Amino acid sequence: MIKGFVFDLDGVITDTARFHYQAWAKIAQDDLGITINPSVNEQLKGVSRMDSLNIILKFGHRENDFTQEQKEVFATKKNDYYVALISHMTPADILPGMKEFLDELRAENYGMSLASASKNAPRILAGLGLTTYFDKIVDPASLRHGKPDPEIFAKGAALLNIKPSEAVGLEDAFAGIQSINGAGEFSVGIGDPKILHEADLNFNCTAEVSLAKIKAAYADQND
Ligand code: G16
Ligand code: MG
Repeated sequence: MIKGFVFDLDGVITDTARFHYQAWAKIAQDDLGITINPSVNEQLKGVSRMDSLNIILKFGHRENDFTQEQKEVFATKKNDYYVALISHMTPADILPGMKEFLDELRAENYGMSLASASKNAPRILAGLGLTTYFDKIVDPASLRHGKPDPEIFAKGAALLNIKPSEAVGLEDAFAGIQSINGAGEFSVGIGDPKILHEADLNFNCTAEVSLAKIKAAYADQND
């Protein structure tokens, strides 16, 4: 039986990727002399701050040009700029259908936790007015491995005191679906089914996410 839901944040509840991109594009241009493009941005989704910087440096063939100390300065500068951008977020920035979906889950008393790689997740949930919906938030600083490793989604279920087999994970990134599947949870993909083909169930966009369809697909797989 489904007892709880573990959510990715960026791309599932709200679209922060555009702000990450804006902030990285500025730091890359101003401080690193690298011009990034949307295809680089795709590689940054769900990836930690320092790993994102390393991807950008590699893209610009500058991976050996800076000390760890200098890289920390760039990462902090990016974050300061990013935090300024997300400080304007409001409930209007919740992706279509997700507020209604969260309300439905709350009405049926499901546990809900957040499995985001972002250290800014609590701040973003506050801006969206969704803090009270989430019983637990996985602290990304506590993780040894990022997605696609199962650790983050496994913790998301453990924090709710439920078994992985009782948890549903929601993700928009292929690496996230791999993390959910690796944790032994039921995976729901949101986005292109060709990219998210390993998901147990897929919706093309957040507006299509349906609790009834998730329950039916979960029951099919578990009877
Ligand atoms: C998000 C974004 C990533 C970002 C990461 C860390 O992951 O998709 O692009 O690099 O968080 O964010 P921060 O610098 O705020 O700690 P997710 O897991 O919510 O998709
Ligand atoms: Mg995501």
